[in-house]
Amino acid sequence: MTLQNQQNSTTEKQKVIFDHDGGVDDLLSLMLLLTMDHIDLLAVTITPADCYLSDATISTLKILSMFKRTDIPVGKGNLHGENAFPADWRAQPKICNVLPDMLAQSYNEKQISDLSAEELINACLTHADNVSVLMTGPCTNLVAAFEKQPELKQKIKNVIWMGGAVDVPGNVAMYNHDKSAEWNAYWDPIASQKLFASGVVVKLIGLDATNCLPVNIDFLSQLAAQKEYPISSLACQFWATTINTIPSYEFTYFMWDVLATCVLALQGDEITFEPVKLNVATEEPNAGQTYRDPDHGFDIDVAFKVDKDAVLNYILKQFTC
Ligand code: AGV
Ligand code: CA
Repeated sequence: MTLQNQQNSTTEKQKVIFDHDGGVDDLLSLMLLLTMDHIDLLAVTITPADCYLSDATISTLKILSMFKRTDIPVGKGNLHGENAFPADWRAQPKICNVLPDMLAQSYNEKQISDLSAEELINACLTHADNVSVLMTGPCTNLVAAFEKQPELKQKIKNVIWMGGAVDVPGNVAMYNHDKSAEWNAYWDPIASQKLFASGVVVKLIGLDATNCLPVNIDFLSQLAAQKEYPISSLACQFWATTINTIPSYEFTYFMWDVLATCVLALQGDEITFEPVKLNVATEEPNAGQTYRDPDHGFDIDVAFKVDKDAVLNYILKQFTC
């Protein structure tokens, strides 16, 4: 049973701050999040990592307008990690803004906050308690927020982060890297280390969990079969832009961020977490590697087991809204 069913009438909504980095699956995650009735989305902040900031901002505003959520502030991040994403990956999501439904969609620039991403995160935390932070890009904005106002960490219930690779290979294929790191953790390895050391509850959706969810034509066919729902049709088109990647592990497109988003709704045995003492390497050749460190590591909840069918069925159901 989903949390959504449990919470419909009885309890307060779960407050969420969503920080993403504008990739195609980040945008799909925003769509999925906006279908969840049990979520109170306080703000969306953007990390200029696997995207260009202007494209990601427009996509975010358009999706929010599509869901009639022009009340949610959007914070633009201006901090950059030390290991830039490849330029062609950063440009890839631009295509989303010219799909017909997105091109025809108006948006409200007034939603853009005067505050930077990390300032907006702290402004939200100042006025709320028990907040979940969903993060589907590098953790630079959040860590900058912690450094500015450490006392606000206590307002956070947990941080659900798509990042890291614990017992499986990473997806960084660079000349000065040994392939042990996942990209979000690698972009700003020092911030990744600081997040783990911060003392907040981190629920990690790393490649160990996401490897079972490559973008799959069977799933897209099921989504296409319900394309009379505009959001299913649009999601199907977004995912279609990801299937022309090189068919090797480092390049294959997975449903990374979408799985992390599902953690907010599927809180039974669909996605199971285990506590692990984890640390983050900060220098080459393994910068960004999230490795087991029983002696000096930090307590992190890592997802290993995923009920793939339950996750896919949940997404199909949500996209019939
Ligand atoms: O490592 C996964 C993260 C996710 O947050 N991102 C993409 C997702 O939004 C980086 C990434 C890894 N492989 C990629 C990525 C690929 N083949 N194309 C684009 N981005
Ligand atoms: Ca992402």
